[in-house]
Amino acid sequence: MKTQKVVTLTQFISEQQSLFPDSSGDLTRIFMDIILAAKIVNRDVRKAGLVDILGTHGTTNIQGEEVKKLDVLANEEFMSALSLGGDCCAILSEENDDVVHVQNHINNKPKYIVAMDPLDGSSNIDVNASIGTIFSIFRRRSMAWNPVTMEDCLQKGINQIAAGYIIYGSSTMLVYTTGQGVNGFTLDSSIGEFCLSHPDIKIPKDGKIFSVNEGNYAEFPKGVQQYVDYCKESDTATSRPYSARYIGSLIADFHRNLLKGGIFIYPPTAKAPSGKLRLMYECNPMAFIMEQAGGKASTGDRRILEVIPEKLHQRVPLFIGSENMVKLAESMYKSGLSQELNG
Ligand code: FDP
Repeated sequence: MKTQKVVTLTQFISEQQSLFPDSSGDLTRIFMDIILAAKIVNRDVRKAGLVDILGTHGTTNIQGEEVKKLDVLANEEFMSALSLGGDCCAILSEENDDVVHVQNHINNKPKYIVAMDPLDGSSNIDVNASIGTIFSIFRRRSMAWNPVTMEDCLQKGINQIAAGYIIYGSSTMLVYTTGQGVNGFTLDSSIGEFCLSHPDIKIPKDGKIFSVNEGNYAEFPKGVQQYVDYCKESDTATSRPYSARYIGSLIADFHRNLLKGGIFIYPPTAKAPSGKLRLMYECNPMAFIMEQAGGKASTGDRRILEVIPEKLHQRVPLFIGSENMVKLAESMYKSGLSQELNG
């Protein structure tokens, strides 16, 4: 019987590190901490209906959103793995108002900062739909022995060293990039390892899926309304109408579109003029992955990765997915804006 060659995420990362003989191994160890926390959160998600971790925590986060128990738990797991690992100097989490400085006893010159959304798509927790974790890693600018500054934390997305997400779906997957393409690993729970299942992921240039919360249609800018109408029109040459797919969990919607081709839009709305999604730990990491997979990510008028962050929990509109779909949505959005300006 032929045995199938299994490449684990740990082996894959170690191999990548060996390509850079001068590397300190800090980034690899941060990945190991993330993998450990992901396995723990995965275990908790899988028994969510059995133990008392469903429902709300009774507090709200800095964005005024209701915090779910699993949000708190996932945040604690990632914070604890990264802090105990000792290879990053600061963590920016959706669940913490401010940057958490890591007191370091292990690595006395940690140079990496981690931004993360420990549990994205929380409104799906109680209904058994896919949720996930998003992370972004970048290098501090100031010298390692000085306290981490706000400039260290508020860097453009193009400065990311690595980004990834874990999707807790029908199976659990970790997808990441370090700027050398995108690879996906599925958790084989029988051996407790993430195994390479989706090497070198590339998104099709065109897709047939559009993902947007159409409930907000009346509040969308004109150009976004026009693009949504376009997606729903019949046209055999372009295989329209496209399919509408929106779970309301960024990672799940993103992951499907990444594998099949499509566009995800969270536009500005009348109620939320900057959109809903956060730049540092949602849009930037997803944009890095999307570009590495051959797709495109935009605020509607500029590349996500070039937005200069002003605040830790800043929101930006997001148009992300297959290159040609994002280009068209962007151009309709822009011409809609100029139509609105000119009355
Ligand atoms: P959630 O509020 O459930 O955490 O970032 C938050 C997010 O989910 C994304 O995962 C998701 O794409 C979006 O909000 C859904 O927002 P709407 O409910 O407004 O569509």
